[in-house]
This record gives sequence, structure tokens and C-alpha cells, in this order.
Amino acid sequence: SIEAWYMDSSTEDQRLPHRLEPNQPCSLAKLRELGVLYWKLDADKYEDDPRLAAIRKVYNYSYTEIVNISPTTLPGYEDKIKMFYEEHIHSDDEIRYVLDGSGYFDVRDFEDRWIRIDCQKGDLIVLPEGIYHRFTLNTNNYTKAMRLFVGAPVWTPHNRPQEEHPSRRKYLDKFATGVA
Ligand code: KMT
Ligand code: NI
Repeated sequence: SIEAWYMDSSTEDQRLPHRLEPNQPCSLAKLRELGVLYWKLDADKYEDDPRLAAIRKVYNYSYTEIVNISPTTLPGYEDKIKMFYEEHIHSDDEIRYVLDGSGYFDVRDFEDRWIRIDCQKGDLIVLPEGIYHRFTLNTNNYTKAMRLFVGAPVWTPHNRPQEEHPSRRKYLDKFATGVA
């Protein structure tokens, strides 16, 4: 499975776990309420995996590419690491499959609290269009991930605030109904 927890508000190194004291776990059911989807796959066979193929077919994830995020492998590393950690939305789902290494995706709940999702090798995660989120490496400084997309990829981040953005409105309409 996947582990997630509510974050503390300390401004220490973003790569640290930032757990509350005591730890406050976040359930998969809660993530599902926020629209986050999750699968555990065998990353060692991503090149020929019928389960991955089935997910790609059902969700129309026609496009894939692989990114290697580490200080030595990612061009423009420092700038990109900063950009990934700016709170933002996208006008499409963000679909990431961790092939090696690990990293944290943080998402906001409807009370504006940060939830940290510990993504490890084999975790395929979908962050829905319009959810506020960010990404960071952990102290191992290494994530190799497949980025998937429906059609031609658009990775443009729209930094918060985006309350009037159609994708933000769509997200709130779809998932926040009845929530304060
Ligand atoms: C993104 O768009 O935030 C990224 O591709 C970085 C995270 S991929 C594990
Ligand atoms: Ni993003």
C-alpha cells in the first residue's frame, strides 16, 4: 500500500518527512475523497506489464515519458526542484509512476491542510485536475518516474491562487460538494 500523513508546518528542509508529533496518518479512503487514485504495480516489469497496459487502455494514457530526477541527471535541477515544490494546479490529471527511488507528493485537503504521500517504487498515482499539490525528493535525492498523459502532454503548472481557474472550479464541483 501507500503511506500518507498530515504535515507539520515547520520550514525545515522540504526533503524531511515533516510528520506531526504524534504522527497523524491519512487513509487511502481520504485520498480517494480528494480524487487521488492509486495502484501498486511491479516496477521491475514496466516495459512489459499487462496491468500497466490495462490501466493505460482504460484511462487513455497514450503518452509516456521517463524522467530521472536527481542532482546529476535532471537538466536545470535546482530550478526544477523549486518549481515542483511551488503549490500549483494543472488543467489535466497529473499521472506519475515511480519506477525507482522515491519521493513525496503533497496534496491539500478541503480544510487546506497538507497531506504528504510517500511514493515508492511501484506506486502509480493520479492527482486529479485542479487539486493543489507539489512534489519534492526525499533525502535520498532520487526519483525515476514515468509521466503519463492523455494525448499530447501539457505539464504547465498554474501556481496558487487559482480560485477562478476552470480546472479549480471543476475540481471543487466534482469533489468538494458538501464539504466546508
Ligand atoms: C512534476 O510535474 O511535478 C514532475 O514531473 C515531478 C514529479 S515526477 C515524480
Ligand atoms: Ni504538478
